[in-house]
Amino acid sequence: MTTEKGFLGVTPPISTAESTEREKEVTATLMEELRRQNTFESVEEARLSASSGEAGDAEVAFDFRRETVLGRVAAVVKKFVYEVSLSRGLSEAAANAAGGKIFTFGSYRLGVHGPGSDIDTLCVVPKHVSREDFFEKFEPMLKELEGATEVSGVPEAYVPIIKAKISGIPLDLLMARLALSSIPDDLSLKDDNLLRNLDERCVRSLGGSRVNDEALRLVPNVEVYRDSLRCIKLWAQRRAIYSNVNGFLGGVAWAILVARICQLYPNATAGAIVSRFFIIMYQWSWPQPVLLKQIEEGPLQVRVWNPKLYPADRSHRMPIITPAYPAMCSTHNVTASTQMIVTEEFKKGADIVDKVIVGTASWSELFQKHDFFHKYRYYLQVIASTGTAELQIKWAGTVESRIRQLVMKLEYVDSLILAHPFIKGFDQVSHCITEEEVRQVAQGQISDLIAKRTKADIEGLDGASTVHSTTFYIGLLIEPKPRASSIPTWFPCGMSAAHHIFCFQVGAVGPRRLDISYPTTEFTKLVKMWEKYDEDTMGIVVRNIKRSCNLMRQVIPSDLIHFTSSALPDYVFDEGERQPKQALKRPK
Ligand code: 3AT
Ligand code: MN
Ligand code: MN
Repeated sequence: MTTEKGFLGVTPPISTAESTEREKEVTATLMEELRRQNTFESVEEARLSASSGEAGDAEVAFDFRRETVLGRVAAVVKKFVYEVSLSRGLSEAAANAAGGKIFTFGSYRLGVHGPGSDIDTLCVVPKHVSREDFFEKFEPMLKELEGATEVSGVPEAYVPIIKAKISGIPLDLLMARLALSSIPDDLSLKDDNLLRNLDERCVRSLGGSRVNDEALRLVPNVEVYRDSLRCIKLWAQRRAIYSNVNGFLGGVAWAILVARICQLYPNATAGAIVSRFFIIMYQWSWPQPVLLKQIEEGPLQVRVWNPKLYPADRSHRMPIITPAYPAMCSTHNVTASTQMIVTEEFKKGADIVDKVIVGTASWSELFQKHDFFHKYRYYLQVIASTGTAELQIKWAGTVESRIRQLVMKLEYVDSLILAHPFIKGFDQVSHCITEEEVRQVAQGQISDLIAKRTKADIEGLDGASTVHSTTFYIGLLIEPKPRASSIPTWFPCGMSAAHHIFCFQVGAVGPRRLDISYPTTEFTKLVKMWEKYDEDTMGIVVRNIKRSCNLMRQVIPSDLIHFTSSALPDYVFDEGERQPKQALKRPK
Protein backbone atom coordinates (compact mmCIF):
# COMPACT_ATOMS: atom_id res chain seq x y z
CA MET A 1 0.00 0.00 0.00
CA THR A 2 1.41 3.39 -0.87
CA THR A 3 0.49 6.59 0.89
CA GLU A 4 0.69 10.29 0.02
CA LYS A 5 3.78 10.55 2.18
CA GLY A 6 5.43 7.64 0.37
CA PHE A 7 5.94 5.69 3.57
CA LEU A 8 3.95 3.84 6.21
CA GLY A 9 4.08 5.03 9.80
CA VAL A 10 4.43 8.21 11.80
CA THR A 11 8.01 8.96 10.69
CA PRO A 12 9.98 8.23 7.53
CA PRO A 13 11.88 4.91 7.53
CA ILE A 14 15.32 4.70 9.11
CA SER A 15 16.63 2.90 6.07
CA THR A 16 15.12 1.83 2.78
CA ALA A 17 18.15 -0.26 1.90
CA GLU A 18 17.75 -3.84 0.75
CA SER A 19 19.13 -6.43 3.14
CA THR A 20 22.76 -7.45 2.72
CA GLU A 21 23.80 -10.92 1.60
CA ARG A 22 24.60 -11.79 5.20
CA GLU A 23 21.18 -10.65 6.36
CA LYS A 24 19.60 -12.82 3.69
CA GLU A 25 21.67 -15.75 4.91
CA VAL A 26 20.58 -15.30 8.51
CA THR A 27 16.98 -14.95 7.36
CA ALA A 28 17.27 -18.40 5.76
CA THR A 29 18.77 -19.90 8.93
CA LEU A 30 16.10 -18.18 11.02
CA MET A 31 13.34 -19.77 8.96
CA GLU A 32 15.03 -23.15 9.32
CA GLU A 33 15.19 -22.69 13.07
CA LEU A 34 11.53 -21.66 13.27
CA ARG A 35 10.58 -24.82 11.40
CA ARG A 36 12.77 -26.88 13.68
CA GLN A 37 11.05 -25.27 16.66
CA ASN A 38 7.74 -26.51 15.29
CA THR A 39 6.12 -23.07 15.05
CA PHE A 40 4.44 -23.87 11.76
CA GLU A 41 1.36 -25.97 11.70
CA SER A 42 2.18 -28.22 8.79
CA VAL A 43 3.93 -28.47 5.48
CA GLU A 44 0.69 -27.57 3.74
CA GLU A 45 0.94 -24.24 5.40
CA ALA A 46 3.71 -23.22 3.04
CA ARG A 47 2.19 -20.11 1.62
CA LEU A 48 -0.25 -20.67 -1.15
CA SER A 49 -1.59 -17.53 -2.66
CA ALA A 50 -5.22 -16.88 -2.02
CA SER A 51 -6.77 -13.72 -3.28
CA SER A 52 -8.98 -11.61 -1.11
CA GLY A 53 -10.49 -8.20 -1.38
CA GLU A 54 -8.67 -6.69 1.56
CA ALA A 55 -5.53 -4.64 1.03
CA GLY A 56 -2.43 -6.11 2.62
CA ASP A 57 -3.90 -9.52 2.23
CA ALA A 58 -2.51 -10.64 -1.10
CA GLU A 59 -1.07 -13.73 0.52
CA VAL A 60 -2.72 -15.76 3.17
CA ALA A 61 -1.35 -18.79 4.88
CA PHE A 62 -3.83 -21.37 3.66
CA ASP A 63 -4.67 -24.19 5.91
CA PHE A 64 -7.11 -26.73 4.57
CA ARG A 65 -8.35 -28.09 7.92
CA ARG A 66 -8.95 -24.70 9.43
CA GLU A 67 -10.47 -23.23 6.28
CA THR A 68 -12.91 -26.14 6.11
CA VAL A 69 -14.00 -25.58 9.69
CA LEU A 70 -14.35 -21.86 9.06
CA GLY A 71 -16.47 -22.50 5.98
CA ARG A 72 -18.82 -24.63 8.03
CA VAL A 73 -19.03 -22.03 10.80
CA ALA A 74 -19.74 -19.32 8.22
CA ALA A 75 -22.66 -21.40 6.92
CA VAL A 76 -24.05 -21.81 10.45
CA VAL A 77 -23.84 -18.04 10.99
CA LYS A 78 -25.84 -17.43 7.81
CA LYS A 79 -28.43 -20.03 8.76
CA PHE A 80 -28.67 -18.51 12.23
CA VAL A 81 -29.25 -15.00 10.84
CA TYR A 82 -31.80 -16.38 8.40
CA GLU A 83 -33.78 -18.18 11.09
CA VAL A 84 -33.75 -15.27 13.51
CA SER A 85 -34.82 -12.97 10.64
CA LEU A 86 -37.83 -15.19 9.87
CA SER A 87 -38.78 -15.33 13.53
CA ARG A 88 -38.75 -11.51 13.61
CA GLY A 89 -41.32 -11.47 10.82
CA LEU A 90 -39.03 -10.75 7.89
CA SER A 91 -40.04 -12.15 4.51
CA GLU A 92 -38.24 -15.15 3.10
CA ALA A 93 -36.43 -12.87 0.63
CA ALA A 94 -35.44 -10.34 3.29
CA ALA A 95 -34.29 -13.13 5.62
CA ASN A 96 -32.11 -14.53 2.87
CA ALA A 97 -30.67 -11.10 2.14
CA ALA A 98 -29.91 -10.44 5.82
CA GLY A 99 -26.59 -12.24 5.35
CA GLY A 100 -24.10 -12.62 8.19
CA LYS A 101 -20.37 -12.87 7.85
CA ILE A 102 -17.37 -14.14 9.80
CA PHE A 103 -14.01 -12.41 10.15
CA THR A 104 -10.93 -13.96 11.70
CA PHE A 105 -8.45 -12.20 13.93
CA GLY A 106 -5.63 -13.16 16.30
CA SER A 107 -2.71 -15.32 15.20
CA TYR A 108 -4.69 -17.10 12.49
CA ARG A 109 -5.62 -13.85 10.78
CA LEU A 110 -2.04 -12.60 11.00
CA GLY A 111 -0.79 -15.88 9.56
CA VAL A 112 1.44 -16.67 12.53
CA HIS A 113 -0.52 -19.46 14.19
CA GLY A 114 1.10 -22.62 15.43
CA PRO A 115 -0.11 -26.20 15.86
CA GLY A 116 -1.98 -25.43 19.09
CA SER A 117 -3.53 -22.12 18.04
CA ASP A 118 -7.23 -21.46 18.08
CA ILE A 119 -9.16 -19.60 15.39
CA ASP A 120 -10.39 -16.31 16.74
CA THR A 121 -13.58 -15.64 14.87
CA LEU A 122 -15.89 -12.67 14.88
CA CYS A 123 -19.49 -13.27 13.76
CA VAL A 124 -21.05 -10.12 12.34
CA VAL A 125 -24.84 -9.99 12.27
CA PRO A 126 -27.47 -7.42 11.25
CA LYS A 127 -29.27 -5.19 13.72
CA HIS A 128 -32.35 -7.35 14.19
CA VAL A 129 -30.23 -10.21 15.59
CA SER A 130 -29.46 -9.77 19.26
CA ARG A 131 -26.70 -10.87 21.59
CA GLU A 132 -29.25 -13.07 23.39
CA ASP A 133 -29.94 -14.80 20.07
CA PHE A 134 -26.23 -15.48 19.74
CA PHE A 135 -26.15 -17.40 23.02
CA GLU A 136 -29.67 -18.84 22.94
CA LYS A 137 -29.93 -19.83 19.27
CA PHE A 138 -26.48 -19.78 17.67
CA GLU A 139 -24.75 -21.64 20.50
CA PRO A 140 -27.17 -24.62 20.32
CA MET A 141 -26.86 -24.65 16.52
CA LEU A 142 -23.09 -24.84 16.91
CA LYS A 143 -23.45 -27.73 19.32
CA GLU A 144 -25.45 -29.58 16.67
CA LEU A 145 -22.72 -29.15 14.10
CA GLU A 146 -20.99 -32.40 13.22
CA GLY A 147 -17.66 -32.71 15.00
CA ALA A 148 -18.47 -30.00 17.52
CA THR A 149 -17.29 -30.67 21.05
CA GLU A 150 -16.81 -28.50 24.11
CA VAL A 151 -19.13 -25.70 23.01
CA SER A 152 -19.57 -23.31 25.90
CA GLY A 153 -20.68 -19.72 26.01
CA VAL A 154 -19.59 -17.03 28.46
CA PRO A 155 -22.22 -14.34 27.83
CA GLU A 156 -21.33 -12.32 30.95
CA ALA A 157 -17.64 -11.83 30.04
CA TYR A 158 -16.25 -8.34 29.34
CA VAL A 159 -15.99 -9.55 25.77
CA PRO A 160 -18.77 -12.16 25.57
CA ILE A 161 -17.51 -15.31 23.92
CA ILE A 162 -18.41 -18.83 22.83
CA LYS A 163 -15.53 -21.26 23.10
CA ALA A 164 -15.83 -24.31 20.92
CA LYS A 165 -13.90 -27.16 19.44
CA ILE A 166 -14.87 -28.29 15.97
CA SER A 167 -13.15 -31.26 14.32
CA GLY A 168 -10.49 -30.89 16.97
CA ILE A 169 -9.81 -27.22 16.23
CA PRO A 170 -10.43 -24.74 19.03
CA LEU A 171 -12.40 -21.62 18.19
CA ASP A 172 -13.09 -18.43 20.10
CA LEU A 173 -16.27 -16.93 18.71
CA LEU A 174 -17.22 -13.31 19.33
CA MET A 175 -20.24 -11.51 18.04
CA ALA A 176 -20.88 -8.00 16.79
CA ARG A 177 -24.26 -6.66 15.84
CA LEU A 178 -23.99 -3.78 13.39
CA ALA A 179 -26.57 -1.04 12.85
CA LEU A 180 -27.27 -2.42 9.37
CA SER A 181 -30.30 -4.33 8.14
CA SER A 182 -28.13 -6.74 6.21
CA ILE A 183 -24.54 -7.94 6.30
CA PRO A 184 -23.31 -8.42 2.73
CA ASP A 185 -20.53 -10.87 1.87
CA ASP A 186 -18.21 -8.07 0.79
CA LEU A 187 -18.58 -6.08 3.99
CA SER A 188 -15.34 -4.56 5.30
CA LEU A 189 -14.90 -3.51 8.91
CA LYS A 190 -12.49 -0.69 8.09
CA ASP A 191 -15.01 2.17 8.21
CA ASP A 192 -15.07 3.81 11.67
CA ASN A 193 -18.68 4.85 11.04
CA LEU A 194 -19.71 1.22 11.43
CA LEU A 195 -19.06 1.69 15.13
CA ARG A 196 -21.80 4.30 15.44
CA ASN A 197 -24.70 3.41 17.72
CA LEU A 198 -23.24 0.09 18.75
CA ASP A 199 -23.35 -1.59 22.10
CA GLU A 200 -19.93 -1.32 23.84
CA ARG A 201 -19.55 -5.07 23.81
CA CYS A 202 -19.90 -5.02 20.04
CA VAL A 203 -17.30 -2.26 19.74
CA ARG A 204 -14.93 -4.35 21.89
CA SER A 205 -15.65 -7.47 19.87
CA LEU A 206 -14.89 -5.65 16.62
CA GLY A 207 -11.64 -4.30 18.10
CA GLY A 208 -9.41 -7.36 17.70
CA SER A 209 -10.32 -7.81 14.08
CA ARG A 210 -9.96 -4.14 13.17
CA VAL A 211 -6.58 -3.88 14.92
CA ASN A 212 -5.16 -6.92 13.11
CA ASP A 213 -6.44 -5.74 9.75
CA GLU A 214 -4.91 -2.30 10.30
CA ALA A 215 -1.55 -3.83 11.26
CA LEU A 216 -1.55 -5.85 8.03
CA ARG A 217 -2.41 -2.73 6.03
CA LEU A 218 0.29 -0.68 7.70
CA VAL A 219 3.29 -2.94 7.10
CA PRO A 220 5.26 -2.63 3.86
CA ASN A 221 5.71 -6.38 3.30
CA VAL A 222 3.26 -8.81 4.88
CA GLU A 223 5.42 -11.88 4.36
CA VAL A 224 8.45 -10.34 6.07
CA TYR A 225 6.14 -9.14 8.84
CA ARG A 226 4.75 -12.62 9.45
CA ASP A 227 8.13 -14.30 9.58
CA SER A 228 9.52 -11.66 11.93
CA LEU A 229 6.46 -11.76 14.19
CA ARG A 230 6.59 -15.55 14.36
CA CYS A 231 10.17 -15.25 15.60
CA ILE A 232 9.42 -12.54 18.17
CA LYS A 233 6.35 -14.37 19.49
CA LEU A 234 8.36 -17.56 20.00
CA TRP A 235 11.17 -15.64 21.67
CA ALA A 236 8.76 -13.81 24.01
CA GLN A 237 7.03 -17.07 24.95
CA ARG A 238 10.30 -18.85 25.68
CA ARG A 239 11.55 -15.92 27.75
CA ALA A 240 8.26 -15.89 29.71
CA ILE A 241 7.40 -12.29 28.86
CA TYR A 242 4.34 -13.03 26.67
CA SER A 243 1.33 -12.25 28.82
CA ASN A 244 -0.85 -9.19 28.97
CA VAL A 245 -2.63 -10.12 32.20
CA ASN A 246 0.59 -10.42 34.20
CA GLY A 247 1.96 -7.05 33.12
CA PHE A 248 4.10 -8.17 30.22
CA LEU A 249 3.20 -7.74 26.57
CA GLY A 250 0.38 -9.73 24.99
CA GLY A 251 -0.10 -10.79 21.38
CA VAL A 252 -1.52 -7.45 20.27
CA ALA A 253 1.44 -5.49 21.67
CA TRP A 254 4.05 -7.80 20.10
CA ALA A 255 2.22 -7.59 16.77
CA ILE A 256 2.33 -3.78 16.89
CA LEU A 257 6.00 -3.60 17.90
CA VAL A 258 7.11 -5.84 15.08
CA ALA A 259 4.94 -3.91 12.62
CA ARG A 260 6.64 -0.68 13.68
CA ILE A 261 10.11 -2.12 13.01
CA CYS A 262 8.90 -3.30 9.59
CA GLN A 263 7.79 0.26 8.83
CA LEU A 264 11.22 1.59 9.80
CA TYR A 265 13.01 -0.88 7.47
CA PRO A 266 10.58 -1.40 4.59
CA ASN A 267 12.97 -3.41 2.40
CA ALA A 268 14.70 -5.52 5.02
CA THR A 269 14.38 -9.30 5.26
CA ALA A 270 13.03 -11.00 8.40
CA GLY A 271 16.49 -11.70 9.85
CA ALA A 272 17.36 -8.01 9.59
CA ILE A 273 14.01 -6.93 11.06
CA VAL A 274 14.53 -9.20 14.05
CA SER A 275 18.01 -7.85 14.67
CA ARG A 276 16.80 -4.22 14.44
CA PHE A 277 13.86 -5.07 16.64
CA PHE A 278 15.99 -5.84 19.68
CA ILE A 279 18.32 -2.91 19.44
CA ILE A 280 15.56 -0.37 18.74
CA MET A 281 13.31 -1.67 21.47
CA TYR A 282 16.16 -1.79 23.96
CA GLN A 283 16.97 1.85 23.25
CA TRP A 284 13.40 3.10 22.94
CA SER A 285 12.81 6.24 24.98
CA TRP A 286 9.73 5.20 26.91
CA PRO A 287 7.18 6.52 27.67
CA GLN A 288 7.25 7.76 24.10
CA PRO A 289 4.48 5.65 22.54
CA VAL A 290 4.89 3.14 19.74
CA LEU A 291 2.42 4.11 17.02
CA LEU A 292 1.72 2.60 13.62
CA LYS A 293 -0.13 5.73 12.52
CA GLN A 294 -1.29 9.02 13.97
CA ILE A 295 -4.01 8.66 16.55
CA GLU A 296 -7.37 9.58 15.04
CA GLU A 297 -10.46 11.10 16.46
CA GLY A 298 -13.63 9.33 15.42
CA PRO A 299 -17.40 9.29 15.48
CA LEU A 300 -17.92 7.81 18.95
CA GLN A 301 -18.18 9.25 22.42
CA VAL A 302 -15.41 6.93 23.56
CA ARG A 303 -12.06 7.62 25.04
CA VAL A 304 -9.13 7.66 22.68
CA TRP A 305 -5.69 7.21 24.25
CA ASN A 306 -4.39 10.64 25.12
CA PRO A 307 -1.73 11.18 27.82
CA LYS A 308 -2.14 14.96 27.59
CA LEU A 309 -5.75 14.65 28.60
CA TYR A 310 -5.92 11.63 30.87
CA PRO A 311 -3.65 11.03 33.90
CA ALA A 312 -4.27 7.27 33.64
CA ASP A 313 -2.82 7.29 30.14
CA ARG A 314 0.13 9.33 31.36
CA SER A 315 0.96 6.53 33.79
CA HIS A 316 1.53 4.00 30.99
CA ARG A 317 5.19 3.11 31.07
CA MET A 318 5.60 1.41 27.71
CA PRO A 319 2.63 2.62 25.67
CA ILE A 320 2.06 0.52 22.55
CA ILE A 321 -0.99 1.96 20.87
CA THR A 322 -3.50 0.03 18.78
CA PRO A 323 -3.81 1.33 15.22
CA ALA A 324 -7.60 1.08 14.77
CA TYR A 325 -10.00 3.68 16.09
CA PRO A 326 -10.56 4.05 19.06
CA ALA A 327 -6.82 3.99 19.78
CA MET A 328 -6.06 2.16 23.01
CA CYS A 329 -2.95 1.28 24.94
CA SER A 330 -2.28 -2.45 24.60
CA THR A 331 0.23 -2.36 27.48
CA HIS A 332 -1.86 -0.79 30.21
CA ASN A 333 -0.72 -3.50 32.68
CA VAL A 334 3.04 -2.92 32.50
CA THR A 335 4.60 -2.08 35.88
CA ALA A 336 8.07 -0.84 36.88
CA SER A 337 9.16 -4.46 37.43
CA THR A 338 7.84 -5.92 34.21
CA GLN A 339 9.28 -2.99 32.26
CA MET A 340 12.71 -3.72 33.75
CA ILE A 341 12.39 -7.40 32.93
CA VAL A 342 11.28 -6.82 29.34
CA THR A 343 14.03 -4.25 28.79
CA GLU A 344 16.63 -6.68 30.08
CA GLU A 345 15.32 -9.29 27.67
CA PHE A 346 15.58 -6.83 24.77
CA LYS A 347 19.21 -6.31 25.72
CA LYS A 348 19.92 -10.02 25.92
CA GLY A 349 18.17 -10.53 22.58
CA ALA A 350 20.22 -7.74 21.00
CA ASP A 351 23.45 -9.36 22.20
CA ILE A 352 22.49 -12.77 20.82
CA VAL A 353 21.35 -11.38 17.48
CA ASP A 354 24.62 -9.43 17.11
CA LYS A 355 26.45 -12.70 17.52
CA VAL A 356 24.16 -14.45 15.06
CA ILE A 357 24.93 -11.81 12.45
CA VAL A 358 28.69 -12.14 12.88
CA GLY A 359 28.37 -15.92 12.99
CA THR A 360 29.40 -16.66 16.58
CA ALA A 361 25.95 -17.76 17.79
CA SER A 362 23.02 -19.66 16.32
CA TRP A 363 19.36 -18.65 16.34
CA SER A 364 18.51 -21.42 18.76
CA GLU A 365 20.19 -19.38 21.51
CA LEU A 366 17.56 -16.72 21.09
CA PHE A 367 14.84 -19.25 21.86
CA GLN A 368 16.37 -20.65 25.02
CA LYS A 369 14.01 -21.22 27.88
CA HIS A 370 13.73 -18.56 30.60
CA ASP A 371 15.53 -19.08 33.91
CA PHE A 372 12.81 -17.66 36.16
CA PHE A 373 12.98 -20.48 38.69
CA HIS A 374 16.76 -20.29 38.95
CA LYS A 375 17.09 -16.57 39.05
CA TYR A 376 15.84 -15.54 42.47
CA ARG A 377 16.60 -16.64 45.97
CA TYR A 378 13.09 -15.88 47.20
CA TYR A 379 9.71 -16.33 45.66
CA LEU A 380 6.18 -15.61 46.72
CA GLN A 381 3.58 -18.24 46.09
CA VAL A 382 0.01 -17.09 45.61
CA ILE A 383 -2.27 -20.09 46.00
CA ALA A 384 -5.90 -19.96 44.90
CA SER A 385 -8.01 -22.98 45.77
CA THR A 386 -11.59 -24.25 45.53
CA GLY A 387 -13.40 -27.57 45.59
CA THR A 388 -14.47 -27.85 41.95
CA ALA A 389 -12.83 -27.53 38.57
CA GLU A 390 -15.42 -25.06 37.29
CA LEU A 391 -15.18 -22.72 40.24
CA GLN A 392 -11.40 -23.00 40.14
CA ILE A 393 -11.20 -21.56 36.61
CA LYS A 394 -13.09 -18.46 37.71
CA TRP A 395 -11.40 -18.02 41.06
CA ALA A 396 -7.89 -18.64 39.76
CA GLY A 397 -8.59 -16.28 36.86
CA THR A 398 -9.75 -13.59 39.27
CA VAL A 399 -6.69 -14.00 41.47
CA GLU A 400 -4.39 -13.98 38.45
CA SER A 401 -5.90 -10.78 37.12
CA ARG A 402 -5.11 -9.08 40.46
CA ILE A 403 -1.52 -10.28 40.76
CA ARG A 404 -0.14 -7.22 39.08
CA GLN A 405 -1.70 -5.19 41.91
CA LEU A 406 0.41 -7.20 44.33
CA VAL A 407 3.46 -6.60 42.15
CA MET A 408 2.83 -2.86 42.16
CA LYS A 409 2.46 -2.82 45.94
CA LEU A 410 5.67 -4.82 46.34
CA GLU A 411 7.46 -2.28 44.15
CA TYR A 412 6.93 0.29 46.89
CA VAL A 413 8.70 -1.83 49.49
CA ASP A 414 12.12 -0.51 50.47
CA SER A 415 14.99 -2.73 49.46
CA LEU A 416 12.86 -4.73 47.03
CA ILE A 417 14.30 -3.96 43.61
CA LEU A 418 11.99 -6.07 41.58
CA ALA A 419 8.89 -8.24 41.91
CA HIS A 420 8.82 -10.58 38.95
CA PRO A 421 5.50 -12.32 38.27
CA PHE A 422 5.66 -15.59 36.36
CA ILE A 423 3.40 -15.67 33.30
CA LYS A 424 1.30 -18.64 34.24
CA GLY A 425 -0.09 -20.46 37.23
CA PHE A 426 0.39 -24.16 37.98
CA ASP A 427 -2.75 -26.23 38.47
CA GLN A 428 -2.96 -29.18 40.80
CA VAL A 429 -5.75 -31.48 41.91
CA SER A 430 -5.31 -33.04 45.36
CA HIS A 431 -7.44 -35.78 46.87
CA CYS A 432 -7.61 -35.27 50.61
CA ILE A 433 -8.97 -37.55 53.31
CA THR A 434 -8.99 -35.16 56.26
CA GLU A 435 -9.80 -31.53 56.96
CA GLU A 436 -6.20 -31.09 57.97
CA GLU A 437 -5.02 -32.22 54.55
CA VAL A 438 -7.42 -29.82 52.88
CA ARG A 439 -5.96 -27.01 54.97
CA GLN A 440 -2.41 -28.04 54.08
CA VAL A 441 -3.15 -28.13 50.37
CA ALA A 442 -4.75 -24.69 50.49
CA GLN A 443 -1.53 -23.52 52.17
CA GLY A 444 0.51 -24.96 49.33
CA GLN A 445 1.81 -27.89 51.33
CA ILE A 446 1.10 -30.91 49.23
CA SER A 447 2.90 -33.90 50.65
CA ASP A 448 4.04 -36.76 48.46
CA LEU A 449 1.36 -38.86 50.08
CA ILE A 450 -1.41 -36.48 49.01
CA ALA A 451 0.14 -35.91 45.59
CA LYS A 452 0.11 -39.64 44.84
CA ARG A 453 -3.46 -40.22 45.89
CA THR A 454 -5.98 -40.76 43.11
CA LYS A 455 -9.66 -40.03 42.95
CA ALA A 456 -10.41 -43.71 43.39
CA ASP A 457 -8.42 -43.75 46.63
CA ILE A 458 -10.86 -41.39 48.34
CA GLU A 459 -14.08 -42.63 46.82
CA GLY A 460 -16.73 -43.27 49.44
CA LEU A 461 -14.50 -42.11 52.30
CA ASP A 462 -16.21 -39.99 54.90
CA GLY A 463 -14.90 -36.44 55.07
CA ALA A 464 -12.76 -36.86 51.98
CA SER A 465 -12.69 -34.12 49.39
CA THR A 466 -10.87 -32.94 46.31
CA VAL A 467 -9.04 -29.62 46.27
CA HIS A 468 -8.24 -27.74 43.07
CA SER A 469 -5.39 -25.33 43.48
CA THR A 470 -3.53 -22.94 41.21
CA THR A 471 -0.19 -21.54 42.33
CA PHE A 472 1.28 -18.33 40.93
CA TYR A 473 4.87 -17.30 41.53
CA ILE A 474 6.53 -13.93 42.02
CA GLY A 475 10.33 -13.78 42.11
CA LEU A 476 11.78 -11.23 44.55
CA LEU A 477 14.98 -9.36 43.84
CA ILE A 478 16.26 -7.92 47.07
CA GLU A 479 18.75 -5.10 47.30
CA PRO A 480 22.23 -6.30 48.17
CA LYS A 481 23.33 -5.61 51.68
CA PRO A 482 24.96 -2.23 52.23
CA ARG A 483 28.21 -3.83 53.37
CA ALA A 484 29.89 -6.83 51.85
CA SER A 485 29.42 -9.86 54.01
CA SER A 486 30.49 -13.43 53.91
CA ILE A 487 27.15 -14.59 55.21
CA PRO A 488 25.40 -15.05 51.97
CA THR A 489 21.80 -14.20 52.31
CA TRP A 490 18.61 -12.96 53.83
CA PHE A 491 16.77 -15.45 55.89
CA PRO A 492 13.24 -15.75 57.10
CA CYS A 493 12.85 -14.61 60.67
CA GLY A 494 9.20 -15.18 61.33
CA MET A 495 5.78 -15.80 60.02
CA SER A 496 2.42 -15.23 61.48
CA ALA A 497 0.32 -18.21 60.68
CA ALA A 498 -2.87 -16.20 60.89
CA HIS A 499 -1.98 -13.52 58.39
CA HIS A 500 0.80 -15.11 56.42
CA ILE A 501 3.06 -12.27 57.30
CA PHE A 502 6.72 -12.77 56.94
CA CYS A 503 9.83 -10.74 57.02
CA PHE A 504 13.46 -11.28 56.36
CA GLN A 505 16.47 -10.34 58.32
CA VAL A 506 19.98 -9.70 57.18
CA GLY A 507 22.66 -11.78 58.80
CA ALA A 508 25.86 -9.89 59.44
CA VAL A 509 24.71 -6.32 58.96
CA GLY A 510 22.22 -6.49 61.76
CA PRO A 511 18.50 -6.56 61.73
CA ARG A 512 17.14 -5.08 58.57
CA ARG A 513 13.67 -6.23 57.80
CA LEU A 514 12.09 -6.78 54.51
CA ASP A 515 8.54 -6.48 55.58
CA ILE A 516 6.08 -7.40 52.90
CA SER A 517 3.14 -8.04 55.16
CA TYR A 518 1.41 -4.85 54.05
CA PRO A 519 1.36 -5.59 50.32
CA THR A 520 0.37 -9.21 50.86
CA THR A 521 -2.46 -8.52 53.29
CA GLU A 522 -3.72 -5.68 51.09
CA PHE A 523 -3.63 -8.05 48.15
CA THR A 524 -5.63 -10.78 49.87
CA LYS A 525 -8.16 -8.16 50.93
CA LEU A 526 -8.38 -6.93 47.37
CA VAL A 527 -9.04 -10.34 45.83
CA LYS A 528 -11.65 -11.06 48.48
CA MET A 529 -13.51 -7.97 47.33
CA TRP A 530 -14.45 -9.83 44.14
CA GLU A 531 -18.24 -9.75 43.97
CA LYS A 532 -18.50 -13.53 43.74
CA TYR A 533 -16.03 -14.22 46.52
CA ASP A 534 -17.22 -16.79 49.02
CA GLU A 535 -15.01 -17.55 51.99
CA ASP A 536 -16.46 -21.01 52.48
CA THR A 537 -15.49 -22.28 49.05
CA MET A 538 -12.53 -20.17 47.92
CA GLY A 539 -9.08 -20.06 49.43
CA ILE A 540 -6.32 -17.52 48.92
CA VAL A 541 -2.92 -17.79 50.55
CA VAL A 542 0.30 -15.91 49.99
CA ARG A 543 3.49 -17.37 51.34
CA ASN A 544 7.18 -17.12 50.79
CA ILE A 545 9.35 -19.85 49.53
CA LYS A 546 13.01 -20.29 48.83
CA ARG A 547 14.58 -21.43 45.65
CA SER A 548 15.97 -24.44 47.45
CA CYS A 549 16.24 -25.68 51.01
CA ASN A 550 19.82 -26.76 51.16
CA LEU A 551 21.11 -23.29 50.49
CA MET A 552 19.49 -22.12 53.67
CA ARG A 553 20.49 -25.08 55.75
CA GLN A 554 24.12 -24.30 55.17
CA VAL A 555 23.90 -20.81 56.61
CA ILE A 556 21.19 -20.71 59.20
CA PRO A 557 21.53 -22.17 62.65
CA SER A 558 18.65 -24.54 63.04
CA ASP A 559 17.11 -22.69 65.98
CA LEU A 560 16.47 -19.72 63.71
CA ILE A 561 14.21 -21.65 61.40
CA HIS A 562 10.81 -20.78 62.75
CA PHE A 563 8.61 -22.53 60.27
CA THR A 564 8.74 -25.46 57.95
CA SER A 565 10.68 -23.94 55.13
CA SER A 566 9.73 -24.97 51.65
CA ALA A 567 11.64 -24.94 48.42
CA LEU A 568 10.34 -24.57 44.89
CA PRO A 569 8.42 -27.72 44.01
CA ASP A 570 9.59 -30.02 41.25
CA TYR A 571 6.63 -29.30 38.99
CA VAL A 572 7.96 -25.85 38.05
CA PHE A 573 10.95 -27.47 36.38
CA ASP A 574 11.17 -29.44 33.18
CA GLU A 575 12.59 -32.90 33.46
CA GLY A 576 16.32 -32.67 34.07
CA GLU A 577 16.16 -28.91 34.52
CA ARG A 578 16.76 -28.91 38.23
CA GLN A 579 20.43 -29.04 39.18
CA PRO A 580 21.08 -32.69 40.04
CA LYS A 581 23.28 -31.55 42.91
CA GLN A 582 20.42 -29.64 44.49
CA ALA A 583 17.96 -32.39 43.86
CA LEU A 584 20.16 -34.86 45.68
CA LYS A 585 20.66 -32.62 48.67
CA ARG A 586 17.01 -31.90 49.11
CA PRO A 587 15.68 -33.52 52.25
CA LYS A 588 13.37 -36.40 51.67
P1 3AT B 1 -2.66 -18.14 19.65
O1 3AT B 1 -1.93 -18.55 18.41
O2 3AT B 1 -4.15 -18.34 19.55
O3 3AT B 1 -2.08 -18.69 20.88
P2 3AT B 1 -3.33 -15.31 19.49
O4 3AT B 1 -2.47 -14.14 19.25
O5 3AT B 1 -4.36 -15.61 18.46
O6 3AT B 1 -2.36 -16.54 19.74
P3 3AT B 1 -5.47 -15.34 21.45
O7 3AT B 1 -6.25 -16.32 20.66
O8 3AT B 1 -5.35 -15.59 22.91
O9 3AT B 1 -3.99 -15.14 20.92
O10 3AT B 1 -6.08 -13.90 21.32
C1 3AT B 1 -6.40 -13.37 20.09
C2 3AT B 1 -7.02 -12.01 20.27
O11 3AT B 1 -8.21 -12.10 21.03
C3 3AT B 1 -6.15 -11.01 21.01
C4 3AT B 1 -7.15 -10.09 21.60
O12 3AT B 1 -7.56 -9.13 20.66
C5 3AT B 1 -8.31 -10.99 21.89
N1 3AT B 1 -8.32 -11.47 23.25
C6 3AT B 1 -7.53 -12.42 23.80
N2 3AT B 1 -7.82 -12.63 25.06
C7 3AT B 1 -8.83 -11.81 25.35
C8 3AT B 1 -9.61 -11.56 26.50
N3 3AT B 1 -9.38 -12.18 27.66
N4 3AT B 1 -10.58 -10.64 26.40
C9 3AT B 1 -10.79 -10.01 25.27
N5 3AT B 1 -10.12 -10.20 24.17
C10 3AT B 1 -9.15 -11.08 24.20
MN1 MN C 1 -5.75 -17.15 18.74
MN1 MN D 1 -8.26 -16.93 21.20
